[in-house]
Amino acid sequence: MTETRRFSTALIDRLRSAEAVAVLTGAGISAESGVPTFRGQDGLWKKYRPEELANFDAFMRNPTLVWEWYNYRRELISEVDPNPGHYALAQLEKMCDTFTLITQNVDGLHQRAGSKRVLELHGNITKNRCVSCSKTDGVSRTIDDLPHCDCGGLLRPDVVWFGESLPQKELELAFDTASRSTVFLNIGTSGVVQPAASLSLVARRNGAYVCEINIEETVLSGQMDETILGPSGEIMPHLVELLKKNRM
Ligand code: BV8
Ligand code: ZN
Repeated sequence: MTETRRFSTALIDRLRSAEAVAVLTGAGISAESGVPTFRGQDGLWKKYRPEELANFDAFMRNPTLVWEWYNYRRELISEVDPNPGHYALAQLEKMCDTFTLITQNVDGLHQRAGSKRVLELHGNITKNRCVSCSKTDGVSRTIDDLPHCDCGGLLRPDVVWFGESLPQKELELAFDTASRSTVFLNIGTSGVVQPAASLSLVARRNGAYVCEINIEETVLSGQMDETILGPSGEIMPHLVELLKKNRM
């Protein structure tokens, strides 16, 4: 039985007739796959502070510590699978004329669940980049227990750290998509990291219906049209089921 009580008619109507749906996801959408979030109870940053790990200076000061953290996360991500929330978004993409999935996550689970149009704002944890020549597909060899590029440069994870600019193309496309969207879903993000956190506000300013799906209220909740409280792995499949009944 598909629960309808959770979703407003406004959301269902807007999604049914939506010309352009945009979604922003954060670590919360991968939580039910077993990937720890950053700032939650079991958060990755409970043990370390982000400043110690997710920034370039910290990396150059202690590349071994930062690589330990990323290798731990890579290992963990290689052992998990997408969850029903990821799969529901891949289905929603097929049901919408225009659909863009913007993610802050670096775990690649959306693509593994079948999502096609994915904008990775913060990079991808499975890729390396050379700090000297910026090559991302360089042959890696180990020097002093650390991965190095064939140019001799140190390799780093190809993700966006604090104080680093986001990939220009993806960022511009994300803001353009948000401003043109008629429905914007903010799923599993605490809404504290910029500039990603501004996307839903840009969408709303341009007339989109903005709905947040999270297990708790966030700093953005007061600026949403609707907040649905619950795990995305449960909410999203229900929403897609309901749309299928109402739409196709
Ligand atoms: C930049 C590395 C230009 C990748 C990360 C403007 C205003 C204020 C500050 C700034 C600003 N512009 C720039 C800044 C500084 C900084 C920033 O935003 N700081 C914040 C903390 C104040 N931003 C930057 O530095 C960005 N760069 O703007 O460049 C520039 C350059 C120089 C100087 C100035 C500007 C770069 C940002 C990217 C940083 N990289 N990580 C990696 O290793 O993963 S950030 C990290 O946070 C991750 O990327 C993550 O994606 C991101 C956001 O976190 P969330 O995904 O939201 O995760 P979180 O744990 O916080 O929340 C999880 C949520 O899920 C919770 O709400 C929870 O309730 C919910 N949840 C849990 N379970 C479930 C669930 N929801 C649903 N279902 C569930 N089951
Ligand atoms: Zn190199």
